[in-house]
Amino acid sequence: MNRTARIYVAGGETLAGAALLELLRAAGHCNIVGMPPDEPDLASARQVEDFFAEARPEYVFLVAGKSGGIRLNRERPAELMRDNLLVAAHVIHQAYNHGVAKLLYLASSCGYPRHASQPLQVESLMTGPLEPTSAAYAMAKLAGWQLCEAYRRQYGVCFITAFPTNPFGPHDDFTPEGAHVIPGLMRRSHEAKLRNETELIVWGTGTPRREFIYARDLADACLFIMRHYDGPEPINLGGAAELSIAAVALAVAEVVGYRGRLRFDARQPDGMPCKGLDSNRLRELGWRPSTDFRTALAETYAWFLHHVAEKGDGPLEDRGTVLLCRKPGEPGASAHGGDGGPPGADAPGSPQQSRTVPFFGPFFGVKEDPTDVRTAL
Ligand code: GFB
Repeated sequence: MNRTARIYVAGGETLAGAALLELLRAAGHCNIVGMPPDEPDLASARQVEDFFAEARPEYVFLVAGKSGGIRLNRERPAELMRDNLLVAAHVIHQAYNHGVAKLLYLASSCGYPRHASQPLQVESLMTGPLEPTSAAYAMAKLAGWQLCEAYRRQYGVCFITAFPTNPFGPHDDFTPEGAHVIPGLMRRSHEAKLRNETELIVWGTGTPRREFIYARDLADACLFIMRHYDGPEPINLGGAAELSIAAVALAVAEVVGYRGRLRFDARQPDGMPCKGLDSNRLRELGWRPSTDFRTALAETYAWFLHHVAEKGDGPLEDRGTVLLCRKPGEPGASAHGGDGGPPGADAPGSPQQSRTVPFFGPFFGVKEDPTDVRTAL
């Protein structure tokens, strides 16, 4: 893929797509086609066909399709599944029709069976039932992978598939409806800080484990495998950090500067218990993530402050007043903070179903397990 090759990032406005565009430009690729706002509507077969006929991309990064956190997956499974099926079907077919030299399809680690053994290996794909909270979206992602595979088998094209771990970073979705855990908690702890709330509700038990990859590293991994991987088997794209949701919440609170208590609401869904990827294949090829988790969180928060908080949508409008946190019981301290969680859930709260973890200082170096966090205090 030389610097003058025509490259199309399908989904240039997504978290991964925006990072890829930035990276490609920085690497000197000067012939990028279909960049936002000129991207076709990928759910429209006609628009995709016209676009490929006109732009004639040689390399395609297919990182498009609606996605969202656990709440969006529970509320809008049909939309997520339909959009991802349409996007994959249209782009993959036109890439074949117009002789694209190579296509990389980005699937998702939620395509792994809920109880697959850890770390998740590509051999486990399609060997068991999916996590119910994201089954519809995951099924569409698996279909995209299988479609690449089918075109590869029938037409001999070089369409490869990667399964990335949970990404986060600039351009992420910070809305209460759509956010994944990091942008969701970042926004809510920011709001809790501004409102001087003494508690922040963290959905679920805090025990599920997730692996995270910073968007810039994900873009770098995508570029790397576009250059160095042609295999028929999918490849996992793992990141720099695997940790419990409790540890994530503590780390986000620290970066945001929220000093209140974290309360875990076990009535909210946990989703998949564990989603760590086996990325040995990628490591063997010579790729490693380069951004440590704390730096990535800090950069993401800086982006959030500039691009989301300063825009003043919704509850962030009170951003001008940065209040000092009060201790529980002090005047102005509220009973609990943040929003309650996904709609349909009970108000956070009974002692049996929720527990609190005081924020007690630097995240890095503390134990990750929330039980350890509690007993350490
Ligand atoms: O990131 P997340 O929404 O999605 O949630 P998944 C990860 C974990 O964080 C769950 C907990 O256990 C949530 O209950 N959590 C705690 C929160 N507080 C929050 C919060 O404020 N917001 C959010 N969103 N979660 C997704 C799939 O699963 O993974 C998608 O639903 C996609 O389909 C994505 O594939 C990569 O990691 O559980």
